[in-house]
Amino acid sequence: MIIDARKREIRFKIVYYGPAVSGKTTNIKQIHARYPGPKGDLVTIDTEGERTLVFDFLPIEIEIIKGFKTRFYLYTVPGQYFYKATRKMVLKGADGVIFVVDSSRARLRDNVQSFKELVETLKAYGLVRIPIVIQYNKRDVPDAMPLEELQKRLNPYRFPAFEAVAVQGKGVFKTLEAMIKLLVRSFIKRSLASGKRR
Ligand SMILES: Nc1nc2c(ncn2[C@@H]2O[C@H](COP(=O)(O)OP(=O)(O)OP(=O)(O)O)[C@@H](O)[C@H]2O)c(=O)[nH]1
Ligand SMILES: [Mg+2]
Repeated sequence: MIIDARKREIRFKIVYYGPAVSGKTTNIKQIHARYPGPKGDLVTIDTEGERTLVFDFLPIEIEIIKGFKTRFYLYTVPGQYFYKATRKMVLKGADGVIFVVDSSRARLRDNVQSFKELVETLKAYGLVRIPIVIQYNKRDVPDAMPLEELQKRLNPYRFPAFEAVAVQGKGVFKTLEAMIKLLVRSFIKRSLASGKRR
């Protein structure tokens, strides 16, 4: 989180993380297309296979805290296994992570592997306490795992979790709103705590 006193702006960085083709870019594209308020340009770098190579970001102004504008920057990482270094770089300075799961049973191992990698990187950055929200995407695929089983396998700590069909825009805003609430709540808590110390 960055507080820019000159611009009277608070900036949060939210990273959409998860295995390849789970729907991270789709989430951001849906938000960009449907969000009615002020928003920045979507910056995407696609390779031939239509996969994100580097990252996309999207600044959205949402609400005001104490006379400051609050801006949320949304990033996605490339999920393909060999882009690990890029994923690590994009996670730097993240305020919150939305982990996008592919509900397909065939992708269970990739989901588990990706979540493990996420936890390792957050630990390496000392970001163990940042909010994490899980999105079970692709609920429409024929081999989608039951929710309870996904929760057991991928969410033992019971982070807030939401179902989604991102291509249809379902669950996309619900997931983002949950993250924003967590970020704003923890920001206010921290501000109050530091106010008391003074
Ligand atoms: N059936 C189904 N397809 C989806 C859903 N969400 C996304 N897709 C499709 O899955 C494919 C991959 O989506 P992306 O959003 O590009 O996936 P990604 O997670 O950004 O992938 P990487 O950038 O490679 O890590 C696209 O063809 C999407 O249209 C969904 O809820 N259901
Ligand atoms: Mg992508």
